[in-house]
Amino acid sequence: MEKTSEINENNQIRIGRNADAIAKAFLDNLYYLQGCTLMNASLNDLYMALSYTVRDRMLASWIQGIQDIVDSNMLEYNKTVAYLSAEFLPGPHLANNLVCLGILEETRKAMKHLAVDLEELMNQEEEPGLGNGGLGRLASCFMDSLATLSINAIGYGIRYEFGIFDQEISNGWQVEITDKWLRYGNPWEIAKTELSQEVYLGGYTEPYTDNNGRYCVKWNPSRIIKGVPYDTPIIGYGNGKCNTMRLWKSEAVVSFNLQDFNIGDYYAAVEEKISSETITKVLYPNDEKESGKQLRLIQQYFFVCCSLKDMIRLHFSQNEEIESFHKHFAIQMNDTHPSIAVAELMRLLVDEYHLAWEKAWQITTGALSYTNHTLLPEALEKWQLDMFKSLLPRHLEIIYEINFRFLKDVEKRFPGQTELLTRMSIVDESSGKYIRMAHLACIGSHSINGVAALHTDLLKNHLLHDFYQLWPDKFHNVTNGITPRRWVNVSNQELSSLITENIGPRWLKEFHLHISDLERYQHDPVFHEKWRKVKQQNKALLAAWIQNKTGITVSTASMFDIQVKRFHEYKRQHLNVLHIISLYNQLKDNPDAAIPPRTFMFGGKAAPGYFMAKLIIKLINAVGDVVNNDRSINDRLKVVFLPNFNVQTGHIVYPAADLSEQISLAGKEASGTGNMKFSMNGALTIGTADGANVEIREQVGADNFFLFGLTTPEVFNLKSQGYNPRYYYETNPNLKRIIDQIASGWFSGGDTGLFRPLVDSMLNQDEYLLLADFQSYIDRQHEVNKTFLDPDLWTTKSIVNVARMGTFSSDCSIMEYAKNIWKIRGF
Ligand code: F58
Repeated sequence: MEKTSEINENNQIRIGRNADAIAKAFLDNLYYLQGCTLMNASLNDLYMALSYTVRDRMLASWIQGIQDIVDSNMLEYNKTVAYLSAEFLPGPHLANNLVCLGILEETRKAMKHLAVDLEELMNQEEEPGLGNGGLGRLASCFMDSLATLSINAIGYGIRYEFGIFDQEISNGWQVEITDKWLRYGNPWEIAKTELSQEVYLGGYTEPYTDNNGRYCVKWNPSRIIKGVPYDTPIIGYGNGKCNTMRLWKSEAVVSFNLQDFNIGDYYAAVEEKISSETITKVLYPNDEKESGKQLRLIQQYFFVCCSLKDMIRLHFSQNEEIESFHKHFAIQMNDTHPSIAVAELMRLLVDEYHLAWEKAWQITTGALSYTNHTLLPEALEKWQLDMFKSLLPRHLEIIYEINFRFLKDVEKRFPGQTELLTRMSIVDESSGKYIRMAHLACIGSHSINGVAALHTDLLKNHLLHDFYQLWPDKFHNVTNGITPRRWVNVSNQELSSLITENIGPRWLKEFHLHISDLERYQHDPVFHEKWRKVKQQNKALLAAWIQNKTGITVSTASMFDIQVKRFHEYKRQHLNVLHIISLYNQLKDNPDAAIPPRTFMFGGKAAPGYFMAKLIIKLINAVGDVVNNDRSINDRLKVVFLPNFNVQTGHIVYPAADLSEQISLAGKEASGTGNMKFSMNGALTIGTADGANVEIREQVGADNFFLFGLTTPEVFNLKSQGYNPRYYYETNPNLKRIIDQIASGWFSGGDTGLFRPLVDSMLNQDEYLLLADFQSYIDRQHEVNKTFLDPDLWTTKSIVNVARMGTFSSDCSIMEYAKNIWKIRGF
């Protein structure tokens, strides 16, 4: 028998990295895996064959990556990170893997030699849309950085059969289409059927006394489901480290329930199979009320249970002691979605491994940590107690015990404060009974972190203030980051080459240490010329994409002003619309106004059940219809809705932006990460003092950031005084005119009813203070215009923005987690 290394050396066709070996392997895979030749291959066949070729070149590192985890269990204090996340948005794998493996150029050559268009193959990939937005994408940026920093890690999640819906725009409205991302096969994943786990649901619990006379509890479930792991390699940049994203798919324990089958109830048996498979069928868009969604709780428990059992299996593969579990696994809970892990790990340790409660609690809290991603109180997850009990009866008992002990501690620290106990309890009894998952997460973790400095402060002082008072040392801030590999190198190859030409390639691996070298070119006219040329090329690519998708022609000489993110009222896409109408009116009134041409672009999905968000999309398209077709303004303004915004379209959008819109109401956006993607690609930002905008501005300098709007304390103040939006409407004629136009049907063919709900909401509640921030926004936009008319000044600011983005690399965020939260050796 040959040893593995010998197989590798001899078997060049599987691992060779030159163009010749890649071309041969590609043809081989095309023939033996896709069953065709170059002559009759479809585009998908070519994409699959190339992806297998690339995956082959990752396998040695990938297998080693799993071995590293097993080996590390033997070393004291060397930890594996388990990133528990109900969502991942990895984006297309092919291009990123080619870049990280360092075989992009050789692959290009190989494909050229075979007359295959590599770009076309890359575009063929259907991205796994296994997330809603920022939270899922953050998980994937973190996976990239974990591998690049050579940290052992597994990203655990759910293999949804249908990810986030595809968005089409029809008559200005969003239409949702099912995302069938797996329909043509997924070459990146490998099912590890033999590592399947069983998950119990429902039923009842039963106390019993074991042989040692100890009180124990047995859970008799009413349903058992199987979780099958599907592994995807996540490769580091240029370091040969390969981690795993392990996503669980639900299946029936046996494919047909034989008992039912034997007594002739064939359909009941099939039914069982179908209902088990339903669990991981579809990703929930973030709309309906959390409390009612039974299937979502099942999804959460399902993936958490499988993942914890998998970690324990890995732990035992080299270590016999369950007692040392927390020394080998650092488990990060990405929001509260996996927070049932607190109760599940306790259940496993107490019921299955028979540890004493106190020991089990020490291990659980030692292993777990929790990241919060929202400041909106209504977005905090809670589950109806009766529903919870019927699905997870044993977990409810465990939660009661956790809560009992916790409240006893609180009472000891703050005696006689009954209101405090009510506020902090895991069980919310204010109206109906609910389990508060954020409280469970806080209590069961050794660390609680926010995702930007302002966000963490607001957690400490408002949302989680009671917990902060109790445990000030548990709180950390780790400001989010993004990976410069995908968000600059893969998606903006022209800029990437220009940067490397001037400061060398080290910025890709250690962005935070080297990108600032760019600053010395901020006034260099030759460099300016090249910088602008790159931006123009990127704008031309986006313009072509827009023409193709929407039929709208946009000028690359205009300012590309872009807002892409999920649609939500707090993100205030409609404030942006008010500004568009303001400029439109100005141009109509005075065609000679010194306003540079602008193309306003919006992209993002609205939750299918979120009426207001969908109406804002309609408003954007309605305003676009009027503005784009008004000859009198001579194409000086254009409004474009970019359909189906996702990671793939992000690759085209961020590099082409001149201006980034980050205009949420201060105190509402936890961090934002799109703000970083834009800035890292040379866009200037107009934004509020919200989320990570605050830190971005600190870094790039106040002169290089267009700040507007109320600060968080001002927002609190204004609201506490009794905010009256009508005051702004009545006293600002420009604003009044705009709102009246919308109300009177200017943009809806005379229909005064269509946008009424939006107008009413702005005039009567205006929860997100659009009217209060309007004038400040308009004034700053005026300054944006003036600056844009001075290309040298604009270019300098653009260069400085990129050069000062060092700390927003997700490598920095991961280094902080590693050092302060996971306590990984060497950080
Ligand atoms: C986002 N949250 C925050 N949630 O809004 C954003 O400020 C932050 O930058 C980002 O997390 C990363 O920290 C977010 O994307 C979701 O999509 C939830 C998914 C599950 C349903 C509820 C929304």
